[in-house]
Amino acid sequence: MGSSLERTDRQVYELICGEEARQAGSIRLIPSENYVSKAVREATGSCLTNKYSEGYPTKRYYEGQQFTDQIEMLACQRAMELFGAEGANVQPHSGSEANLAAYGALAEPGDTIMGLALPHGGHLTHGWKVSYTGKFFKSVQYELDPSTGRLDYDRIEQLAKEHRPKILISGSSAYPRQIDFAQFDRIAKAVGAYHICDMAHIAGLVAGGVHMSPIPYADVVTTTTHKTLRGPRGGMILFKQQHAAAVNKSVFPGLQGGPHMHTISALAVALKEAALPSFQEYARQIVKNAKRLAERLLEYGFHLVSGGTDNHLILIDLRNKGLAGKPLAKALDRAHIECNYNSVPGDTAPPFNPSGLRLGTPATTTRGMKEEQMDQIALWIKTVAENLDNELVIEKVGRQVQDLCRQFPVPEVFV
Ligand code: DSN
Repeated sequence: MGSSLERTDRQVYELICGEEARQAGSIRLIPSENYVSKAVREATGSCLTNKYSEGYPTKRYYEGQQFTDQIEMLACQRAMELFGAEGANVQPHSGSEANLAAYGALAEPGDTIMGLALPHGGHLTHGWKVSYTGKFFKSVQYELDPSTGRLDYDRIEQLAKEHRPKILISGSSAYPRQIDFAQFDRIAKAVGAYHICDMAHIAGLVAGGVHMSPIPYADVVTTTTHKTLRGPRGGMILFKQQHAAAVNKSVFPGLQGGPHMHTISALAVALKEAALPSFQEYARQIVKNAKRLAERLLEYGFHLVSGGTDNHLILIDLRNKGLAGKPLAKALDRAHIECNYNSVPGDTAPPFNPSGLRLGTPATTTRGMKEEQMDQIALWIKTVAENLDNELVIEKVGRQVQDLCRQFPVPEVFV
């Protein structure tokens, strides 16, 4: 008989089926992507998509909030409990909006903000010039130490003392090492700045206890909800109670209208899953897998920014191999290995064909892969990198990748 979607719109149905098969049959190494549980998907696709809930629980601009109020309060409560935060706002539609709302809560347009430069692992919304965060605010960008590929807290402090930012941003999108949030807190306090942490990439590692938590050290912490945290696509802001009114007002009515209640309900489910002991084991395995993949890649002569990893991601600087990121990412995709090309520190290549490749282990770890599979994946990456123009080799790797994917199906239940 088929599903309602199939009967209503066969074209979209087939495209979604194609994507589902593609996801099942490829190794996902994009460090910002994951697979959610069936429970999270069910909540995302629920009747809550039909409901407008502008405002906050008990103070809405629409009636009929008997259940949505409870759902939003539950999501906030679970977020505060999981991360030990004093307050939570689960309404941001994305991480970028969470960041803009957080800056708007603590600074005025034209004030100075200071974040990690995009080619050094920062996010667009950490004040990069093409982002509105780099246009609405006066943006100062710090960089990694070129000799170590790591954050240089002395240099960050020097820059902060020179520019006296209103907001100092910690956090990154492509930094493979632990971030010392206590150092950022110290620097922010020394210059009278607010400290905002964007923990989007590592939220699941923080929840799982394998990365230092920024919560005790930052005024406001933003995150996406779908990366290592393994929830639906969305954003969230955690804050110290003194910033509650400013943050809430900045999200609504400052930046957004109605929250996406279907996403918020799915986030509540994901937060429940992330509080389980099995999630801590998941977070530990993500890091073990990333370290093993990094070790093998180093053995194969790949140059890794900072020389390795201690979180979920790896940034390969391909310049010593005479390769560019884009052709290698495309060849790997033909072999059913998904990753993304990325700028690396000191990159002179254009951002659309940069010199780096970014890999991560959150998704493969969700599928149950362990160190042994990381050895195999590293060998496939090496083989494809050495055979960029040899479609027979790439096809052979692709068949082996699909065999492995069949052995590790995408799970539906995480409890
Ligand atoms: N684009 C996301 C990432 O992949 O890291 C961040 O927005």
